[in-house]
Amino acid sequence: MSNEKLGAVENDYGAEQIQILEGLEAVRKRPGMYIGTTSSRGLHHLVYEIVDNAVDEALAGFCSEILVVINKDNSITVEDNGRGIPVGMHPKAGIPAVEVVFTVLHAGGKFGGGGYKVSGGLHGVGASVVNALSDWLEVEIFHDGNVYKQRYERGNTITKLEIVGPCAKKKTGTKVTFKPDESIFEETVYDFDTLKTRLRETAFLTKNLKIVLKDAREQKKEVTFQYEGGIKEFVTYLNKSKTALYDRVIYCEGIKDKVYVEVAFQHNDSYNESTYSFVNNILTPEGGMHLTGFRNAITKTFNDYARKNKLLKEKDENLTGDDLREGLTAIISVKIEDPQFEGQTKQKLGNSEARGAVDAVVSEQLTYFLEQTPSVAKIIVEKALLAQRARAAARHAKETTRRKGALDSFKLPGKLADCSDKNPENCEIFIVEGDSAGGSAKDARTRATQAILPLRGKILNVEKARLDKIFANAEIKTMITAFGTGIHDDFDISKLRYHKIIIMTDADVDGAHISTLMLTFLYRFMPELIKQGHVYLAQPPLYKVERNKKTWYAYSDDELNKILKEIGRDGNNKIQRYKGLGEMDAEQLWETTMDPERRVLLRVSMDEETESEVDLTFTTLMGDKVEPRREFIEANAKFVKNLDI
Ligand code: TSJ
Repeated sequence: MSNEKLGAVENDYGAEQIQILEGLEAVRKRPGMYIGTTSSRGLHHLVYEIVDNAVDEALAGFCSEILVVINKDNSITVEDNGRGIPVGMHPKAGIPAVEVVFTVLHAGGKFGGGGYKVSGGLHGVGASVVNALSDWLEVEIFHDGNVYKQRYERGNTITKLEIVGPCAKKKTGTKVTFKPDESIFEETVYDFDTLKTRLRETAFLTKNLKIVLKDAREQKKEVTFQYEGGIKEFVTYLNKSKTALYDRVIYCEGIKDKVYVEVAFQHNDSYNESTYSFVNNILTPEGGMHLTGFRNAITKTFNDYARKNKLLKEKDENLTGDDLREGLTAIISVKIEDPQFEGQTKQKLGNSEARGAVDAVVSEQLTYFLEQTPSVAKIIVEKALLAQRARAAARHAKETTRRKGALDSFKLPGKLADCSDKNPENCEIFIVEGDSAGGSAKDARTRATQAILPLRGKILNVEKARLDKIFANAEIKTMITAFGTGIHDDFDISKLRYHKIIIMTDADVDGAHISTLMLTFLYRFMPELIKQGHVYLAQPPLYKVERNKKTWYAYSDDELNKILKEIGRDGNNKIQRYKGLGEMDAEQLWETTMDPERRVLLRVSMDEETESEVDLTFTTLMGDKVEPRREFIEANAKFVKNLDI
C-alpha cells in the first residue's frame, strides 16, 4: 500500500481503513486466489458473485426480481427489489454498512445472520472482491424515498455514501454497476449465452424468482426466467430433447435437522444418468453427503417396493443403484446453514446431516408416491430390470473383450501408425476419418511424435447404444486401446499415451457429424480427457488460393474474402474449394492442418458450471429428437472455445 494511493482518496482514514485497503490490494495482487482465474471464466464469476447476493435477499423472502444488464461498454448492472443494503453506520467500522460490504474482505453476509446463504458459500468471496477487481463500481440503494449512491475505483472509496435524489417512497432495492478491470482480466467481453445458462439455472433453483437478462450491446436482446415449479421445471428442461418414460416429474420436499431438501427426477429412455446436485444454489460436481443420501433412498425404496409387489421374485438379485439410475435425470438441491466443503477441489458436501435428511425426505415421500402411483412405479422398476439384464450382458462382453486382450495397450491395433517417442507429453494422436485421408496423414506426419489412427466411416452413436453393444464395437475398441487409459470404471488418466487427441475430419457437415460422434463418445466415457484439456479439433482449410505460384489457405469464407481483397481478384487466381481431407496430398495436409508450427487447433473445453448445458447439447444432437446437427461446430463456440494456434 503506497502513501500516494492513500493521498488520492478523500476520506479520513483510520487504522481500520488502511487495513481494509491492504486487504483489497491483496486481491488485486493475487486475483486467482480469490476468483480462481482471470480468464473469461473469472470475468463471468464477478457477475454470479453480485447476483448471488441478490439471490440471498430472495431466499430471505424480501426480493422477487433481479435484473442483469450487460451494458454497451461491457460493464454489468445488477438490480434487485429487495430491502436495499443497509446504509446506516456500521458500529465497529465507523463507515456505512454498505461501504463495509464493498471494501472489507469477506464481509459479505455478516449482517442479518441466520438463514441460508448462497454468498459466503463455495464461491462466495464477497462483493468486495468484485469491487477490488473492477476499474470502477457504483452502488445505488433505494430506501425511504431516497436514492443513496457511492462510487469506488479499483476497490478504493471515491465518494462518500450520499443521497443523490428522491425515488418513489415504496421503491426499495439495490443496484450495482461495475466495470471489470482490463488490466486484470485476460478477457473483458461478456458472453450472453454463458450468463444466460447460469442465470437460468439460478432461476430454476429459486422457485418463482424472476431474473431478467438484457444485452444492451444489441437491440432487443433480453430473456426472462421465472419458474413456478422450480427444480421440477429444471428436470423437464433437461429432458426436453429426450423421451420421458412417464409424464410427471417426481418431486420430494421437506426439512430435517435444519436441512431443507428438494429433489426432482424423471426417467427417460436413454442409458445415461444426468444428476446435478446443489448446496445453497451452488453446483457440487463431486456430489457429497446430499447425493449419497439421495442414492441410498432411491436404491432402498425401489427395491423395497419391487419386493413387496413381487416385481422382484425371491430368487432375483436386488436392483443396483446403477440399474435404477439408468436414464435418470435428477436435481438434488439442499439448503443448509453452515455448508462444509471437502475433497481436493473443495466441491464435495461434507455435512453428514445432509445425507440423513435427503435419505429420510426422499424415502418417506417416494414410498408414498409409489404406493399411490403404481403405474409409474412399474415403469421405473421394469426399466431397471432391463438395465440389470443389459449390465450382465455388458459385463460378459467386456470380460470377453478383456480376456482376448483387445483393450490392453500392449496389443496395439494394426491400423494405428504409432509414434516412436514414448513420453506421452510430447505425443499426439490424430483420429482421422477414412482410410485415404489416413494414408495422407501417415505420409505427412512427424513419426517421432505424431500417431495416426484412421477410422472407417461413422463410429457408433453411444447416445443410443447400451454398454454391451458399445464394448463390442470395433472402432471404439480400437480407440480405447490406442489411448491406453481404459474406460468407464477402469479409466486411468495416468496411462494416457498421447497428451493431445486430435480429431481430424472433413470441414463439411459429415465431418462435423463424425466429430460430434467422437466427442459424444469421449464425453460419456472419458470425460476427464475433455475436462483436462487433452481433446482437440483439427481445422483443415476450406479453400486454397493460388496466384503467381504463391499459395494461400483460407479457413473460413471471411478469410477467403480477405485474401482475395488483398491480392486482387481476377482470372489469374485459381481458387480450389476442398471437399475433404482426401483431396489434399500429404504435403498440403502437413502444412495446413498438422504442422504444429502452422496449424490451428481448437481445444475442446468444458466448464463444470455449464455441464448440464453440455449434456443437453449432446442429447439434443445425438438423441432421438435430432435436428440441428449441421450447426454443431459453429453453435458450440462455448464448448469448443480456446484457440490454440
Ligand atoms: F453484492 C452486493 F453486495 F453488492 C449486492 C447486494 C448486490 C446486489 C445487486 C444486491 C445486494 C443486496 C443485499 N440486495 N439485498 C440485500 N440485502 C441486504 O444487504 C440486507 C438488507 C436488510 C437487512 C436487515 O436485516 O434489515 C439485512 C440485509 C443483509
